[in-house]
Amino acid sequence: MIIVHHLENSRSQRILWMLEELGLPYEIKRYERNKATMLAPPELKQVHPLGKSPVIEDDGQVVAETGAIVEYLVDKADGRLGAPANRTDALRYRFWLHYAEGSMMPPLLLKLVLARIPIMGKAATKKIQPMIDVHLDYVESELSQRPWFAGAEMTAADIIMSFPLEAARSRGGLDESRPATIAWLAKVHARPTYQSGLKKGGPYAYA
Ligand SMILES: N[C@@H](CCC(=O)N[C@@H](CS)C(=O)NCC(=O)O)C(=O)O
Repeated sequence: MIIVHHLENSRSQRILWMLEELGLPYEIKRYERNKATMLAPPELKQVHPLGKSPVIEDDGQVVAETGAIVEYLVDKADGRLGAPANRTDALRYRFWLHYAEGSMMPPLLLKLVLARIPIMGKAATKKIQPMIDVHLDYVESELSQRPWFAGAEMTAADIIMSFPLEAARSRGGLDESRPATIAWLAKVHARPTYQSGLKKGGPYAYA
């Protein structure tokens, strides 16, 4: 049985969505953030030295890092939600899988951290917004051309992209001026599997 170490209001929500999509049995161990620092509790360090979420355990293996977990689950499900057969779609699939955490999350996180710094913080976030806008414009132009990130079918690329786009919607300037992205988010949130993951995961501020 897969155990998901799930931190409230966090990136690990998408792992629950993925497991619901795949119909794989799993168990959730929930963790609350420290109310003052918003950091994960120290117990998570007993699961993996980085103490971050998501982390999963399966068959005696501990797997951290969303992209690695997603690939692990695609393998376990015999390729379901994985790279499409078409080469162009497969390249796109790989691109988004790396892009979500590698390129899009860093400026969003920077904005969040800067916004919390008193006095100077708010002004500094203004310098970050144009960097986020480059990503939002790119995502919008891609989603205007096809229904899902890799192509005609939903894949794990959509699952990993859900968190940066939810975060952008809540604090990164994503609004109705980018209609293809907003429509994509609505389509994701309407999926029964997304909703069942949400119910099982507990508090999540971004859906
Ligand atoms: N790139 C990593 C990031 C992991 C990460 O930073 N997770 C956050 C949750 S959104 C976390 O655990 N934060 C609490 C902390 O740093 O103490 C991944 O995608 O797994």
